[in-house]
Amino acid sequence: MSDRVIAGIIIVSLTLAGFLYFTQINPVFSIKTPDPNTIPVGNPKVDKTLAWKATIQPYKKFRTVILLNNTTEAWLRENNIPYQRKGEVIPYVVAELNFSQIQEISQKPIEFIEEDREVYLIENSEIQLPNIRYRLQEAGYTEAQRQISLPIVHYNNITGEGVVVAILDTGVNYKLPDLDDNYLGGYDFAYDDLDPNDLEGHGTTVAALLAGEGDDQFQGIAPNASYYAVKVLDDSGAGKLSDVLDGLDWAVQHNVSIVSMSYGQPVYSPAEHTAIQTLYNKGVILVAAAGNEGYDKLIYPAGYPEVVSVGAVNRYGEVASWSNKGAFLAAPGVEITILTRFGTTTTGSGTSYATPIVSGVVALMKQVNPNLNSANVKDALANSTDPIKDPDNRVVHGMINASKAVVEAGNVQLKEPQAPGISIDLKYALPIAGLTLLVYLIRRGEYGA
Ligand SMILES: [Ca+2]
Ligand SMILES: [Ca+2]
Ligand SMILES: [Ca+2]
Repeated sequence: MSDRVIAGIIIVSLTLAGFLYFTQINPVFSIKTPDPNTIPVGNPKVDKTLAWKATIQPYKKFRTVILLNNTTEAWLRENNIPYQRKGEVIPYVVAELNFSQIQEISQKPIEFIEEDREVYLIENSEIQLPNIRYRLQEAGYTEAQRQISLPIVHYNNITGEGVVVAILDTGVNYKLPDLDDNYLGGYDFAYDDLDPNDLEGHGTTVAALLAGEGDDQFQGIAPNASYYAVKVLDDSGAGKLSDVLDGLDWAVQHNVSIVSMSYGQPVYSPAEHTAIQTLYNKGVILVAAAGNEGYDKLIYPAGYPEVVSVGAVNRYGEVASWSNKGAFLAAPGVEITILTRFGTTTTGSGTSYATPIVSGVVALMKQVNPNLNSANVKDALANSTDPIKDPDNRVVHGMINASKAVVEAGNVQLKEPQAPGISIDLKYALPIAGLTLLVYLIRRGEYGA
């Protein structure tokens, strides 16, 4: 063999060895151009956004939520993928997975895999009018509460007594005098501790609109309902899908009748929908804000068909232009009187604030008829609304009316507070010798609530 041939063989061998070595330590050569028709993009079991993100960043680990079935957990164990099993009532897992793991798991008989996406409180505007003193709680009621015929319901001792609600939000300042007696406890899933205190303020406002006791500044729709503060949003108002799932799971374990949700995000989540369906089937009434983005569709959870989604109307019964389209019904939510986390009152707007008004009315309905299930409540609400001005068809059923809703729910008759004055009632009509003797009872009326 000539020297030239030997040198040539050595060069070829070195090049091949180098190539093999290089491909081994730099596996980027093994990644093919993603084909949208193959997994995970295009696989109906994989959330589209997650699939694309993982395809673009194949080495990144994504925090995912996987709806659990029997095979999923076994597969995770066999593949030594660390995961957290969560949810007592709604089992799911949270796992950090990269592209190839997502690709592999999406071939298995899983229900669905999605990113542990972010959810947000629904932004509300607070209108500060420092030089105007509000006619707050004129005779005990705010303008919004009068607008939905609340006073007569309270006058009939229907105040939410015995009804338990969960407020999934930024927590609650449960130490405020208006929120301390009805507080049953709660949990903080945002920071994973036992104290769901609210440093943001949104959840406190929501809780007061729903169940404010009225022994200091603010009385809510159901001042004798009891509530749990379930903190699923952090102190900046942001949360995770997994915290929301944990909050729903916690609520159903604590036997609440109503879950009030003034948060959302625009993407359909099969895991969240499964959780909502589980609660719905257990009779829990789910109430959520339509959102304030002016979209032509609802955000989620409002957008799941099991949920009572709530849009906002102003004091003239006109639907707000920013109230997302498709809400089941509406409630006052434009420049309404609210309580802040500092225990002061101000004015605010948003479907976030309309939502606890509806949750509160549902608490009144549950007091008069504890047997109502989720479907019964939706029917009763649909049959008892007041007409609204809604040229853009943003709301399906009109504005909530508390007195009509409890009558529809419980087949009760509400006593009207009597106005002062003279009332004359026919008491007896006695036929005597061809004539009729009429006896009238004359009395003074009484003031009501
Ligand atoms: Ca109190
Ligand atoms: Ca958490
Ligand atoms: Ca905390």
